[in-house]
Amino acid sequence: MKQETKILIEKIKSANSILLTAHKNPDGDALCSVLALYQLIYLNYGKDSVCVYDGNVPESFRYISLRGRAHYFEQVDLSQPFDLAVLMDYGTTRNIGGTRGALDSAKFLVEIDHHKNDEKIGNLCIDDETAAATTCLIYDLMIDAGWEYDDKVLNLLAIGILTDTGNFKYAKDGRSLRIMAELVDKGVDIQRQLELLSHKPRKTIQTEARVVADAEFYYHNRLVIATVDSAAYKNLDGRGETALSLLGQIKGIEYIVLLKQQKENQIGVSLRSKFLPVNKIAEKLGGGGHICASGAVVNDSLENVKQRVIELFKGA
Ligand SMILES: [Mn+2]
Repeated sequence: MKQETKILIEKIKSANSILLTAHKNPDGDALCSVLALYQLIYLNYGKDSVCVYDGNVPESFRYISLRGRAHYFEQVDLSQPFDLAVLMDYGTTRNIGGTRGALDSAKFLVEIDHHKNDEKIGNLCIDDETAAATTCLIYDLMIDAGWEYDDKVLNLLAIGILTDTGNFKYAKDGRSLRIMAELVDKGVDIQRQLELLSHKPRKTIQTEARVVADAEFYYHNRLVIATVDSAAYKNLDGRGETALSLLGQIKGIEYIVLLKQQKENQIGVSLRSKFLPVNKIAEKLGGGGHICASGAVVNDSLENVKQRVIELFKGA
């Protein structure tokens, strides 16, 4: 057993209170990592951890196993320091949000992450940049520790991989597929798990369809920019994945940009590409992420951010 696994087990065993969380506005990997670890700790040590998030959990995650265990952080008493806190899939401290205080006051902080991160905050870091999803790391941990698991754990681990790899589109090596092969052999039904995620509100899909219809094309139609104004933003559920996916299916498109007016002068920028890297452009906007899928939040007007994005893609 790896040394870090041994330390984590010791900390779980001795803890009277455990906090589990991930990045703000959790995506499938963040939420499922938290819930899978919750269930593994419960099954193997009989302990109930507290699972919290900041921001919003998409409606389409409503039917994910154990979804009800994850609470908005302000609805939970976090005033007493936890013996153990585990922060998963966070990438950078900017993504933590309102749970930061509880993490800082915890007696021992473990981080489990697959993002590139130069400012790690864990007392113990179970990090691996080469993993396709944080649930891959939870899977490795589960096997290394010899933990018992159930169907809920397996399904949660599978959803984390499916959502973070875009159903394997972004899998850069065979590891996530090998883990999925193990999960399927143990009983995971991929089709059923994908269907479980198809519960977006009607207004979301209709808003995303309008956003696609109004998108603008630049640089010989290699770049497409779609915008969501603040009124339409309220209808989104998640990051606008449907719009990003539809635009990416257009012949000749190389780069897909979705600008979301979260507040008057706060624009969420989602960047996707088919082959060429976009993470450098995200970094120039103060964000970051993966090579073909990254993003940023820019405090400026929608029009100014759009002009900046067009400028940054010049010559790309
Ligand atoms: Mn992730």
